[in-house]
Amino acid sequence: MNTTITQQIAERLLANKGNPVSGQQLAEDFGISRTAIWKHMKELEEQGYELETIRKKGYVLKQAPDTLDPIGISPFLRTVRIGQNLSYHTSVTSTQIIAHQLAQDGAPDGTAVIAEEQTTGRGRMARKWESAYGKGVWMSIILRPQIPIHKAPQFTLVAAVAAAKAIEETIGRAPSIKWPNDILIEGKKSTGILTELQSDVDGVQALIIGIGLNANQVEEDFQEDLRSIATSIRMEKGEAVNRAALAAAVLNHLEFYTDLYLEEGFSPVKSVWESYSNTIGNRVRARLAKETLIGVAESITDDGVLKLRTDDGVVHAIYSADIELT
Ligand code: BT5
Repeated sequence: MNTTITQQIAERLLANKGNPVSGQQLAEDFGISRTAIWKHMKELEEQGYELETIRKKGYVLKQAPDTLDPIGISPFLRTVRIGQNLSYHTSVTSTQIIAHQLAQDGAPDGTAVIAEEQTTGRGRMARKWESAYGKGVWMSIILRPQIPIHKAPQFTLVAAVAAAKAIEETIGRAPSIKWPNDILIEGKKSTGILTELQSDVDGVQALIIGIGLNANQVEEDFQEDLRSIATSIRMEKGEAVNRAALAAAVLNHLEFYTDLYLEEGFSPVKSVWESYSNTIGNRVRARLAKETLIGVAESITDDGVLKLRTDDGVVHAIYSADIELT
């Protein structure tokens, strides 16, 4: 990430949160005057940082703003590619739309689009994704793996594993993944994933992986029709979380599992995915575009396709559906 001096100062303050950081030291380290340092501090305050100045000791960070901009995210980001090029917005129609445009314009592998709010967040099959301001992590990541088109759905599972790991670290217990794209905590949806792609005759040009993760909603924040089916990290953890840390955790894990996939193929990712799955081995109802099938979800193929055995013994290969445990 191309960090400005203001961002680097923010990182120093965050690393020393609660303890003073000497203005003199900062001035020396950055090779600028103390007045210039003071101006950077004013800029941080305008961005919502709460600072205290202690005479002879320096600046103390009391509170960092809860935003998903590069200043908020970079202290937590440990990636080489994913999220290093970060396109941050306060309000967008959908991060998917912006990411598609950026991908078309040649944005590099790992570019992430992140927003505080989406006015027309979308799910699969033109469904809506509720994306209230400042409450969640709404982001789309552009990946450019060299894979044939039929392997693209595997990346929904790669992303699901990354999000599940980040959630597990944050709340201290494992969520479950409902094939193909829902991450549930105690049976309620905390996260949805939407994988779209741009392709040509040579294969995949770009995958646009949308991840919507409910972070700091309380029950009343959700529209009424979602209250019985949706949950947030805050509701499950019992306290608000730092969304920037959560977003960075997802990006960190996404890079790890993408690399694992690129180096060793789908199989090791699939094993981790299966360890979180609540679908495999269970009886499910699968709503497809034209029919509904009931049977046992037997396995996931190496292409990420669900094998469902109906009671007549026929095994169906399902590429996309809504699954309900029966
Ligand atoms: C999904 O679709 O679960 C994919 C959601 C992807 C959202 C991300 S956010 C960043 C990026 N930009 C976008 O515009 N989209 C992506 P699907 O499986 O079709 O589930 C949609 C259904 O989930 C809706 O019909 C609702 O029932 C439910 N839903 C909507 N908003 C929700 C929320 N915030 N939390 C939990 N459930 C929700």
